[in-house]
Amino acid sequence: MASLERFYLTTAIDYANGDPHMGHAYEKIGADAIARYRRLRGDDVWFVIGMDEHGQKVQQEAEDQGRSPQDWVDEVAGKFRHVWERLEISNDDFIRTTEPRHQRAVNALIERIDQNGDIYTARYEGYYCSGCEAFRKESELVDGRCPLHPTREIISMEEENYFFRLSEYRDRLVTHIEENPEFIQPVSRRNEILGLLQGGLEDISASRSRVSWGVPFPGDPDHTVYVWFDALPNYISAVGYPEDGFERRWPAALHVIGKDITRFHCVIWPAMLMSAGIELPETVWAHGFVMIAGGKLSKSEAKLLDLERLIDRHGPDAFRFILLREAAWDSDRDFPTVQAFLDQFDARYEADLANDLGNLLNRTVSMIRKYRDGTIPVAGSEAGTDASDGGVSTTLDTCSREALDRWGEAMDAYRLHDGIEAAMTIVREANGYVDRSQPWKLARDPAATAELDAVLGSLVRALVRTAVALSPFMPGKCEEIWRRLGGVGALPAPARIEERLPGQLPEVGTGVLFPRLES
Ligand code: ME8
Repeated sequence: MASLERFYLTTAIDYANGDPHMGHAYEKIGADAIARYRRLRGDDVWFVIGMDEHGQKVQQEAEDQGRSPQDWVDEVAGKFRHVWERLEISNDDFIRTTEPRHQRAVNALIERIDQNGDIYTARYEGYYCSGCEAFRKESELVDGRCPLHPTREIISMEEENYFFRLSEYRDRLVTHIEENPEFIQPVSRRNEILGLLQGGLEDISASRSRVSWGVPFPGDPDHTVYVWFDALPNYISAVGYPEDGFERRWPAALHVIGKDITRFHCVIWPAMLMSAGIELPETVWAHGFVMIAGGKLSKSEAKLLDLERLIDRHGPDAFRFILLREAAWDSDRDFPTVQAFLDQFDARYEADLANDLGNLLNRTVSMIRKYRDGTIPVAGSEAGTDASDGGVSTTLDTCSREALDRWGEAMDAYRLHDGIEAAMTIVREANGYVDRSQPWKLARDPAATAELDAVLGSLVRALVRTAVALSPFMPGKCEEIWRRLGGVGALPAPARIEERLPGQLPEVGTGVLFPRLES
């Protein structure tokens, strides 16, 4: 794991050829949850996202729209930024590959790779998928089409290009991956890349001579830099490469990307860095896809699942939570139809948020107002023994502390889905605990004052732990829970919860945290 002090985190930069969709949002939300978790732990986090604005696909889309490429990418970048703001993505920077700072870095990097003797000219003859922006071998095509972009025409091309000696790096890459098990995660992706490397590596074009929308190739303005050779260096250009001091952030602790672009991030990018003598990132995490009927989200599905409308449905926090709750961070999540997605989206909201979490907060706050006039009992955290389970688990406090530990372990290992599940365990246990301990009965029994104090105190502690644990996923709502419990200032770091517990509910209560769906 990365050191406590520095945590530089990136996501893929999105192609500026259309509107942001749920797949883009899934990735940014997941990475944002990691960034927020790390900040909560006290790390010095630097979180960068951005746009991939050059290349054949973007140029073609701008042409189809009758727009100049720059004008078009400016508009698209504006739409992405708007949606990331709505979703409270807490990025520290937003890099665009059309920015001068980026183009300087690309030039410097290619010049270094060239000085190292790894660039030469040759003729490329083969296929190209503009969807992937990737050179393809005949053997990779299915029925003459790219398996990832079956609706796009595959391009048969012949170009005089600058090549990068990728093949030279095969052995060093294998050694690095084998010696650093954390380099490619999850392990299924690591195995895929090792398998690919077993088959050997071919050199790859680093320039295009027939695509004008790109960074001019250093020393030869008749070529532009191949879009992946332009895009990948965003991770260093965003932190100031080639200026001295870029190592203040670099190497990245984590590149978050989707599983379709592992070859670029786990083979080509590290080989480019090796050639230029730059340190490799610590971890590349390749998440799975949110899919409809086995596909990656077609344009029409993305339209039906319009991001703005989905965010409006239950608000940005619920959207973030539901997406990461439903789609485990290490695998694909396939919904049979758009309607099935929407039904599950609503069902998850209703069950986890409106019912379980909303209800727990509501009943806890109402009981403390009713039975204790708003003062939160500080009563013994080990009281309130739960006898109904035969004494196996002792108290809600023990249980919620253990769940918080499991949450921390999961979050450290980027297992976001396990982190959410650990937090929701606290919620379920706490609701069960209310049902079993029946505080409304204790309130009628003068001999049960201490017991009622213990129950109410441990419920508040459980709720604070839940709010801390869910805050990377639902920053706004968790702040709100904290406030409604009388918390002062920002939510506490996990290690500081006990010393920052609130003592008094605010004077006035406010409405429902997660309003139920209208029928
Ligand atoms: O690949 N579910 O851009 P992009 C989950 N510009 N993730 C998805 C997804 C889905 N349905 N659809 C896309 C690119 N993604 C390049 C990256 S990085 C130097 C250059 C993910 O706009 C996808 O896997 O096609 C990728 O990580 C990101 O969204 C951007 O995809």
